Amino acid sequence: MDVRRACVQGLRVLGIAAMFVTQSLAQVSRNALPPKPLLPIPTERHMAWHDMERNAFVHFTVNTFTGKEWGNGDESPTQFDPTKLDADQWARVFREAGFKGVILTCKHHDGFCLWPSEFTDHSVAQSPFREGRGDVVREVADACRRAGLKFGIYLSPWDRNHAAYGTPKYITYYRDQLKELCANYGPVFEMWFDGANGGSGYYGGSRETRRIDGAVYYDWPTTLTVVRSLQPEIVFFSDAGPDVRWCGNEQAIAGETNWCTFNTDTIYAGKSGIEALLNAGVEDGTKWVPAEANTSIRPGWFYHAEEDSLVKTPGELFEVYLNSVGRGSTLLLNVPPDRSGRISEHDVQALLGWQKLIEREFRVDLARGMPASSSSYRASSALYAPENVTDGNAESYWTTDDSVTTGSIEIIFAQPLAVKYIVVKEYIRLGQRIRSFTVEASMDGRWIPVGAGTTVGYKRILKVDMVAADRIRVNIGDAKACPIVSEIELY
Ligand code: FUL
Repeated sequence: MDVRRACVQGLRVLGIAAMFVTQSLAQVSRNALPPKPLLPIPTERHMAWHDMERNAFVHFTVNTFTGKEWGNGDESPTQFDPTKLDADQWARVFREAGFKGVILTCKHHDGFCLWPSEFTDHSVAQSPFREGRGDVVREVADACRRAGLKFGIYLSPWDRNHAAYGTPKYITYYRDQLKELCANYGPVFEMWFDGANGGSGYYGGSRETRRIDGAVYYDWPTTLTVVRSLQPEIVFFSDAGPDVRWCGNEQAIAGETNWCTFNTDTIYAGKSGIEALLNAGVEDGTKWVPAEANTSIRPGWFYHAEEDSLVKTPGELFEVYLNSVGRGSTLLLNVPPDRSGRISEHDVQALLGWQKLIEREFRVDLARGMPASSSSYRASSALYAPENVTDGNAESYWTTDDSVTTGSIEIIFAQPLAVKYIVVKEYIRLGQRIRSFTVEASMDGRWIPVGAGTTVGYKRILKVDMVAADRIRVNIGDAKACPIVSEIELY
C-alpha cells in the first residue's frame, strides 16, 4: 500500500471512530445520566470526616493527677504536673496506630484549661507544668501537624469551676474561650460538645447544685456561628449534631442498622431516652448527621494506674473496629496520657497490636481487578458497569436504572479463594439508599448464604465464616432508590 492510500484509509478509520464517539456520547447523555442525588447528602466537610475512619480522643486534666473521672472544680492548678509531657510521642503512636485525627479535652467538666486562657486563672498558667509558661493545646496541635494528623477540640460546656456557670455571663466566657482556641491553634477539624450537665460543683466557692436547660441555656446556634466564622471547615459533634451525632452508647457500638440521616427536631435537645434513635438514625431524616462511635481503651476516660491491666487487647480493639467503622461510623477511641504526660506502654502495645491485626486481616483485597457481572446496570452503560466495584476507585460505581431498586453483583475468581470479610461501600455522595442486602458464596456452582445486613452507608464490613468460593454474590434486596455501590472488597 502506498503512503497516500494508507493516509486516506487512516483518515477513514478515524472518521468512523469519531462517528461512534459522537453517537455513544449522545447515547450517554440520553440514557445514562448519573442518578439524581437522594437528599439529604453529605457536605464536603462530612466526606472528609467519613474518610478519616479512626480518630484518637485524649482525656487529660487535673483528674489524671487526682484519680477522679469528674473533677469537682475545686482542684488546685498546682496539681497538674506532667514532668515528661511529650506530645510528639502521642502523635507518633497515634499515627502508627492508624488514626487520622486527635481530639483533645482542652477543658473538661472541672473547668481547668490546658492552655493559658486570658479569661481565667484556672489553667496551666498557674501550674508547675513548664513553670507556668506551658501550653498543652499548642504542643499537641503542633505535634499533630508535624505528624500529619488533624487536630480537634473538646471544650466542656459544663464548667464546675466557674462562678458564673448558669448565668448569661458564663456563655460569654465560653464563647470567648472558643474564639481563643479557634483563632490561635491552626485548623480544627472537629469540635466536640459534651452533653453532660451534672448539677453540683464548686462554682467559684458557692459549692451548690446548678441546673440549666441545655436546649436553651447555651444558645447553640449563635455559638456555632461564632466558631464557624473562625473555622469554616469544622464539623460539630454533639449528642445530636448538627453535623455529627453520638452513636448512643460509650462502647462505640454503632447501629447494626445505621442511617446517616437524622431529623433536626432532636438536635441540641440533650434528651435522655433517645439513645436507640441516635444509634439507628432516621431512614427518612431530613439532614445528613452521621453517627460517631466513641469509647475508651481503658475502663475510664482518664488515666488511672490501677487500670493498667484492663487496657483493651488488640483483639478487643479489633471488635470495636468492626462494630464502629465496620458499621459505617467513624471511631473516636480515647487513649489517655499518664501522669508523666506520655501514652503508657500498656496502651502503646495494645494500639500497635491492633493496627497490625487490621493490616493482617485486610492485607490483600481478593476482589481487586476481578471480573464482575450483575443482574442489570444503568442504561447498560460502561459508566455504571459492575466492574466499577472492583476497580479500587471510590469515585466509580455500579448502579441500576431509576426504576430498579434491587440487584445482584457477582465477583468471579479464577480459582477458589478463602474469604473471611466482605466489605461493601455505598456511593454516599448521592445519598444513602440501601435498606438490606445478603451475601452468597458459590462453590462448584452451588450457592450458599454466608451473610446478611441492613444498611451499608460509607462502609459495611461483614465477617463471615471462612468460605472457599469461586464466586461471591452481593444481593441488594431493598433500597430507597436505585442502589449505588462504589466498592466491594473481599479479604
Ligand atoms: C461524657 C463525659 O461526662 C465523660 O467524662 C467523657 O468526657 C465522655 C467522652 O463524655 O459525657
